[in-house]
Amino acid sequence: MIILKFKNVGLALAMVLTLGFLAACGGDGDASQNWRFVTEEVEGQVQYVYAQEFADRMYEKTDGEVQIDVYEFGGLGEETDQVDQLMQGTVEMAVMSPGFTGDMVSEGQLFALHFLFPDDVATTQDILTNSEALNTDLRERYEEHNISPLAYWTEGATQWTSNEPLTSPEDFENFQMRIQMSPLIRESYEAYGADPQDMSWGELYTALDRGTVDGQENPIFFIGDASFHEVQDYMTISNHNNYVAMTTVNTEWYNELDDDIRALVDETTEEMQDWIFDEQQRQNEEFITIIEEDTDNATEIVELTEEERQAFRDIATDVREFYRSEVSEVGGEILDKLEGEIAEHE
Ligand code: 6CS
Repeated sequence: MIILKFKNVGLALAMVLTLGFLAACGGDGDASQNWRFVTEEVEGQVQYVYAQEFADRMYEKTDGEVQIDVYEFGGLGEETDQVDQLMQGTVEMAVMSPGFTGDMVSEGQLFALHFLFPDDVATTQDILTNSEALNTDLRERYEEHNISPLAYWTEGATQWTSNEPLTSPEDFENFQMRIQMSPLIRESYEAYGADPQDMSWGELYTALDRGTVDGQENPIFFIGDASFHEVQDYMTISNHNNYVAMTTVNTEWYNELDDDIRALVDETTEEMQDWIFDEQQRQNEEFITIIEEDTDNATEIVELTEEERQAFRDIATDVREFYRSEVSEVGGEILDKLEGEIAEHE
């Protein structure tokens, strides 16, 4: 141990403070900042490549001062663990699905409502990017839990997989549907007559394979990349919803960032909206072909007619009333505003 003797107490104090500062910066005088960015997907998948691209841009813009370590699903835990980590500030950034915050931020469950957003995915992305209901009102609700959603974006339209055709609500009678942990996702499927079971996607392949659950919903790229189609006979192109992801940060940490760094985070988040739209489109197109051509694991792809979709839409529209009356009054106001914004786009 090195013992230094200082006659000048002021100088000693200055030394201690400087050493403390250097230690906080990595102990080598390098003022770089290391952030952790968790995602719910694995390398190559949409959320992961988003975080990676975000990290590269921040590194470049700050000449290496900001270094972001990207974690794939499972690297630091499962989806709900990651929500806790972000709230506690043990990670600074996360791509998060609102479905995993349903028990906590009840208003965020509005993304569970089927047939709410337009069928056109590009229009949906535009609404997600510009909606005041989401980017101001809903953001405030999340910030009460120390989570700031800086952006909402689509990973593509969601589709169903199953071992029996799913072309009418009656086909969901007693169907064991895997869902994310959100009371409103549960309500949406119970409205069709299904028996929903929540679980992490990490357990889903095995659950489908063993018949613990009968089916699930996800965008096409995820169905193909996670190989769910291998253990399912049908993929129904229902386009009943859009898979929405949120770019989130720990609120306290974000508010305490230097203004110039925070401005770069905001700028990068904004730039990423178009980038990720193209990426999800590319992956969804790529995987529909992969699933079609996988003759070893043949999956029948069934596209619902407009009439068939309407039967689901009629039931799903009533679930909006459940959201307004049972989920939250504030949520109802946010939903009203969002519906107005959607109507303007249409
Ligand atoms: O089904 C799920 O839970 C997963 N689906 C996607 C598209 N991303 C991550 C999420 O956990």
